[in-house]
Amino acid sequence: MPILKYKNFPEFRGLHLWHAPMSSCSQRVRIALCLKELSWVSHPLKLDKGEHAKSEYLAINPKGLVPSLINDGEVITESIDILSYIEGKFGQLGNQSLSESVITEGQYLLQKIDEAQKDVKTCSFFFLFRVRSMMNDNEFVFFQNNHSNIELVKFHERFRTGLSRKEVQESVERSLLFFKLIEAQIEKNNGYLLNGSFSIYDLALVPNVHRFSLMRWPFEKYPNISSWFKRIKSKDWFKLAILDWEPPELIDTFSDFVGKSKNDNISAFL
Ligand SMILES: N[C@@H](CCC(=O)N[C@@H](CS)C(=O)NCC(=O)O)C(=O)O
Repeated sequence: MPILKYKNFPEFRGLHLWHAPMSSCSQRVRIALCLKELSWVSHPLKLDKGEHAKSEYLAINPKGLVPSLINDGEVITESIDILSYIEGKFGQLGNQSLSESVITEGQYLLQKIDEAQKDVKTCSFFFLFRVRSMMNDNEFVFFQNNHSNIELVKFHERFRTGLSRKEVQESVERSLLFFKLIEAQIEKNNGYLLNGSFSIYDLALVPNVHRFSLMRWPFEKYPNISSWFKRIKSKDWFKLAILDWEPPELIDTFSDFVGKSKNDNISAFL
């Protein structure tokens, strides 16, 4: 559902992004905006305060998820679709023109990256976000009563009572298959997902690898992903679109937590 045809917000001229600093899907779009050197108006939402259940935001994105982009009144949702939209409007997000068959392969990878979001979420909440502040009881009641996305509300209900080890285990196992696929793909394609150079497909993958490295996924066992990520981390846009938005004290808290919880760290599930 890339462009919400039935919605228009003429009051928002130019580019406006509703996003959250730590959200992996928001990171994806910030990278694209940064790569194209576009100026945009930032509308940050505090997900840990349930701000995405406010009616003003649900009017923009009925699924109540971030990110949402508005360009000259036109609403675009779904991070992967936003990347394609930005590429269509503002030019290629990468170094190369790709042949039809490579694009077909790329679409398959984008679908895998999109599907992996569910597991990025479960693992992030279990292995990292458990230690950060959550919605307080009043905020949570507001969220339950107002958010239109029942699946998301149910996820937060499970999170508050503790995600089951079974749910986490299943997410870790799917993530394992996902990273095996990505490792093989980068190996086959000389250092990038397709054709040996950076493209929209690599861009879409960056937040997944970054997030799982915060969880200390054993990327040392994935030499191709590791060297790909080393190159990615050296780019200015990685700092501008990802690191500069991450509160350093929160990253320290995550790091302490991941280091301490032996039974609950990701390697215990592998
Ligand atoms: N498929 C959507 C997924 C969007 C999504 O799940 N966003 C997350 C942040 S990465 C969110 O809004 N979460 C709200 C919450 O956890 O309460 C996309 O790629 O944009």
